[in-house]
Amino acid sequence: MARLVIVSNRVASPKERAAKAGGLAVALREALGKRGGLWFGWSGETSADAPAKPKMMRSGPISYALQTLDTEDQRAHYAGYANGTLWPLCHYRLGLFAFRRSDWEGYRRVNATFARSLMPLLKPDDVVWVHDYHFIPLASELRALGFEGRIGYFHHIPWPTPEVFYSLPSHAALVQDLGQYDLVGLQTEHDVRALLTYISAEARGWIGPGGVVGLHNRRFRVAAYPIGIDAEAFVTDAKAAERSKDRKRLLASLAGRSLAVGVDRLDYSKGLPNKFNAFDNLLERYPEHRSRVTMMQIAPVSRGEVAEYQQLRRELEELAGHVNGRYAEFDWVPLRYLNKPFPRATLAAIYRTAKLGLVTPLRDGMNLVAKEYIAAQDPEDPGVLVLSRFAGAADELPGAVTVNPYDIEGMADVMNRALLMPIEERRERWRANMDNVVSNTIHDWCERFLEDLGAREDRAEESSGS
Ligand code: ADQ
Repeated sequence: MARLVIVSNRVASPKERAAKAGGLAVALREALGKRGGLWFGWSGETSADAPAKPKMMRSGPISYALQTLDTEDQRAHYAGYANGTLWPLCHYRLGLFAFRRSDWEGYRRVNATFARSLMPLLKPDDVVWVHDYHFIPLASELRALGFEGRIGYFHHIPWPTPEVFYSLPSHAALVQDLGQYDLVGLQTEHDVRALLTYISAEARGWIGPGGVVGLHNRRFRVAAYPIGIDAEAFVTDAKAAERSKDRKRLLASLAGRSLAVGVDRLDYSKGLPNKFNAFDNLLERYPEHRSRVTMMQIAPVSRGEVAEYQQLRRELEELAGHVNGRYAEFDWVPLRYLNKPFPRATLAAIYRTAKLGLVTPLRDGMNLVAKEYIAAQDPEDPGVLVLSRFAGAADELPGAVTVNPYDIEGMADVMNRALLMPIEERRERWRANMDNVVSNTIHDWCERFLEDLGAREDRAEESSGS
């Protein structure tokens, strides 16, 4: 079996325990452990005279290589092009989207730096798996340095439809970069259609059966690989949570009230103000839920250095204060708003206790919280998942009650309905969701992508059909 090399912006530290590292980090570590491999990424450090070589570490069969970046390059790459340009663009937020040529150049420089730092560590038959929008040009840079082995790319966030994608001045170059991969994985069939439509209409590529694409004398494949979770671990944690201290504390604090829970990074794609407003609207229009339902929103701060995220944080603090000021009683705080991260076991206890799981992003590649919430439910008395139609997970979870997060009153109506839903319907819906969660875990996702990447025989210079 060929050695696996994983590239991602942040690398989960070898010391991080499974319960703390996310499901993705655990699955990637497992894949590396099986084949032996190298995990390459940013060290999290910057300096004015960053060394050209990465810091090396080893833990069992896995090597880690962590590259430090030039301070200004890292800013242009991360806060600039990756999170100021690509993130809003891919989440359909043109109002928040900004393009600066210097950021685009910095993004390319960082990808070139990473390629130069990685190249000496690569063996010709390594399989390289690149993760996410920070690294779209990495394959181009590696090819320019002479690497001819297999390279796959997985895009964790949505791929925008052509009309939105055209707003990006560098759209043609970015898709040309994608063509240097052998396999491009997206979250949903919708994303695949969006990219293929662009490739055939704008880039004059050809599309063959099974998502094989011919573009600029290259042949590669584009396909959907919907990401999953470690379902077994969540089920185990949630069962154990029945008797945990966290669960007892939570139940005592609720004093018999129903819980509705949201767990999202503090990000404008997650639709948090709309969710707060919908809860406010529920309490306004359905007063029977006052003092009977508590909403808990867990939202750890993310990208706190970016202005749009600071603004969102202020907005949410104001909204939470508004809801609580309006409806709180001396023994009931309607909205509990927390900015800190929790271990998986605590999250599992909270999910299991919650009658409603509120996953209402304005746009999301997949959304793993939706799947975690399902896995953590008690099959005999499951809660209801309220899910945005704009999350990739909506394609996968047919038992969810879907909402349009732009429709505040509509969301409030659905929350009301979900709170009153009879047990038979809750069980039926949960079963339909759970079937999907267990049949497509993070391990299946990882295996499927790597199998397809390994099976690519048609990578060679494309000679016909264009
Ligand atoms: P994210 O935007 O980060 O991921 P999501 O899929 O919901 O979104 O994953 C978040 C993860 O962080 C979940 O596993 C969740 O449990 C965890 N988490 C959130 N809040 C936490 C807290 N307070 N404490 C501990 N853990 C917390 C991107 C894309 C998604 C895509 C994933 C994976 O934006 O659409 O599903 O990658 O591909």
